[in-house]
Amino acid sequence: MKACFMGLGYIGLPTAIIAAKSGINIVGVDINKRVVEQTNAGHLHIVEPGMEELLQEVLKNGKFRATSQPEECDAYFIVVPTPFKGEHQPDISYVENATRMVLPLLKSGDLYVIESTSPVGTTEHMAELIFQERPELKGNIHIAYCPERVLPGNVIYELVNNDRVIGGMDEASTSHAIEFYSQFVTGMLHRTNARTAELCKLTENSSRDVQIAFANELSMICEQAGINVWDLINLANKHPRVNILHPGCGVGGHCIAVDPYFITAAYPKEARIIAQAREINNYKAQWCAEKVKNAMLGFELENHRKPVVAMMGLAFKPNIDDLRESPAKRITTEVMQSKNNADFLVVEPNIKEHNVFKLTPYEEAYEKADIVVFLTAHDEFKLLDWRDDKVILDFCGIFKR
Ligand code: SAJ
Repeated sequence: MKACFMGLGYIGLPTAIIAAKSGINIVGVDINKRVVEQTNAGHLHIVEPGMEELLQEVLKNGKFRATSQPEECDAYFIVVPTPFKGEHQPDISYVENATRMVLPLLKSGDLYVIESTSPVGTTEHMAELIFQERPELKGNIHIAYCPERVLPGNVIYELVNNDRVIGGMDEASTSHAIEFYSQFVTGMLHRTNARTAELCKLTENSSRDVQIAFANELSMICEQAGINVWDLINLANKHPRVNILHPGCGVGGHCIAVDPYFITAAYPKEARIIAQAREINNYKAQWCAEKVKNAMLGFELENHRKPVVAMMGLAFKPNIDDLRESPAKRITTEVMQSKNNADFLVVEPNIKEHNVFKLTPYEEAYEKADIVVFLTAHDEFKLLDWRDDKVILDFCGIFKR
């Protein structure tokens, strides 16, 4: 069995490596020459604990190699990005381009699987494209959709242990795809059709977005009502059927803040809660920025001098170095660009330097600041003691006060 992974990014590369480790011969393809070279040299171009050692192992035993052109295999996996075009419209052109690249290589009996997060109908659309160009393959190849569910930072464990949903264009395609994944996945492999599998991926991330929006909405209600939102949620969660998530300064990353738009773009009339949740989570970041600006103004009026403001955390979630789509970064930028008079200390303990922000160690910033704004709940911050002599805006529950 020889398989080709189109796309060596955050998901494609780890999946290709884990598949190779299970004994499958893998060719990893990326249009970025630097990624190909770096990968073949045994260096990981993404951050993922433990993965570089596995890469070196599968390169050494000859089970894996990277290249910029696909070659004839028995199975093809499309694991490329699906970004936006215009106002939140999904762009499936990378999926289409990768499919066109493998099209001439397909032969009877082959398996073709899309893993990229995709709008409903993408797999059918790609099947049409394949059969338009290669009508003789109709009924002779297996086509399926199988989304990933891994949490960056815990990929080695989750790729193997998580359950997966596999949706074929027909029963035989589903069975073929299940056979492939069962070589390295020990979690359950659940059968469905391609459209359901596509919507399932979008549903998982939209569900989390809606739940976080609920927590964020509560935090704004509590602010008005003079109630501690952390106490409230803790108490409400004592109910056996209630499980409210944590409020924060908004939702970031490349998945939860993005995937719901794949549903709202296609079903604008029906997807009302999903659209509203996106709005609430985006609004929460703006709301936090306004709170900081008001605190700065208040400080200046009271103390007749400009405040020192510490912005604590830039990453999109705790204990990572990933700033993609980060509300903390957005808030910091907005506050620093506002007309208010202040000196800023920007803190992100998980990165050494940044090309825009000059970074300050967290303890030094906490000590020097008049106003401290907690944006990301990094573990280090939880070691700090509450200080009555500072204005503390705790948007992510460091002190839960
Ligand atoms: N967040 C909150 N409150 C919470 C939980 C999260 O504000 O209670 C915020 C985080 O701070 C962050 C954002 O939500 O800004 C997203 O973080 P996350 O940890 O919830 O999720 P991601 O984006 O790292 O990974 C998600 C996961 N999906 C689900 O949990 C349903 C992961 O399993 C997916 O594989 C991944 O998206 C993906 O690739 O789609």
